[in-house]
Amino acid sequence: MSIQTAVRASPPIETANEFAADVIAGLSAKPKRLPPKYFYDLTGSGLFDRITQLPEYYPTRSELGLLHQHAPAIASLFPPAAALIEFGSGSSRKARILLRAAASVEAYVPVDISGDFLQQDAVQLRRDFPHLAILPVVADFTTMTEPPAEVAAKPRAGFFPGSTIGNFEPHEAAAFLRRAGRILGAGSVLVVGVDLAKAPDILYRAYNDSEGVTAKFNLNLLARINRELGANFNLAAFEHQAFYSAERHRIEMHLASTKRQKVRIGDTIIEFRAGETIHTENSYKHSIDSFQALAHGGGWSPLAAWTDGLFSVHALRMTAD
Ligand code: SAH
Ligand code: AVI
Repeated sequence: MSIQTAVRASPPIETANEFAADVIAGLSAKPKRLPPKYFYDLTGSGLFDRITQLPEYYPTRSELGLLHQHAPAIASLFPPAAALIEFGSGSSRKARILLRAAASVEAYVPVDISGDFLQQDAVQLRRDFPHLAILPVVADFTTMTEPPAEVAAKPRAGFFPGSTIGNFEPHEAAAFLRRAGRILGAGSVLVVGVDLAKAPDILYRAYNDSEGVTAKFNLNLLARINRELGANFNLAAFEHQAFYSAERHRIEMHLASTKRQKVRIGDTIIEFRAGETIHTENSYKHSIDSFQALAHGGGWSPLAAWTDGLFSVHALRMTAD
């Protein structure tokens, strides 16, 4: 296997044991919860891609528009001969816009926990950008510590689109930004996509689409636990719930048990009351100012912010290490 086709994990991502331990711990907690990073197996990543095409899910459309409009300005912030590192790359659709505008970028490093999906994406990226080194890394970006060795000597720029930063608690977001700073290096630039607080009905519809794709994405978490951990969740006895908490500035997603029931995961039995929920995701919504304050706390200074009123794209410069 050549270096170009290798998919590395640094450090190794979850084993089945860690997945099982996280699931049992989360479902034994009060209230019950599951980490959102487990949404993204091959099926979950495919469902997320379908979400991005839904009429109600405005964030992707908004961010693509902002990136198309401002790609030259964003690309001008990248150092010459840089490696662009994307955290949580998914289908790399947005990076493609920046890579087309940034002629001097020499390497693209998509980092994602969804290994099979990342492999497929890397094959297509190599076809579409034959002049670039495509260096996929299968990793959990909350524990990743270094860039891949191939780009360690290059100047690096970072990309964190999609408002994936909103899936962290604010203190976790600041910790992630510090970590990204260490991976990208002193003086580097990081481009972050951040969803904005807005009318609750727009937010509600974005997470309660009429086709039910977001519900499938949420329920896939239980299907994945059944597939990989041999559990016996009856998916028909759980329902998708998503609502906006204006007080907490976040969408909360839950899976609600429609009845009193017991579920077996290996040797562990988990009991549910009727109506009891598993909290599966938060999606924090910011203002330009609140995000810039958060970025400051994570060691970054704002360079520029672009918005269409619904979504925002921020360019940050690292100020601390
Ligand atoms: N950047 C893309 C995808 C966003 S979806 C876009 O803007 O459309 C969030 C992505 O982050 C998914 O591809 C998911 O697999 C990945 N992801 C979520 N948690 C992760 C983690 N802890 N470590 C690495 N990747 C993660
Ligand atoms: C990846 N993340 C930013 C998405 C979001 O909007 O919080 C995940 C998602 N959950 C439901 N729909 C989309």
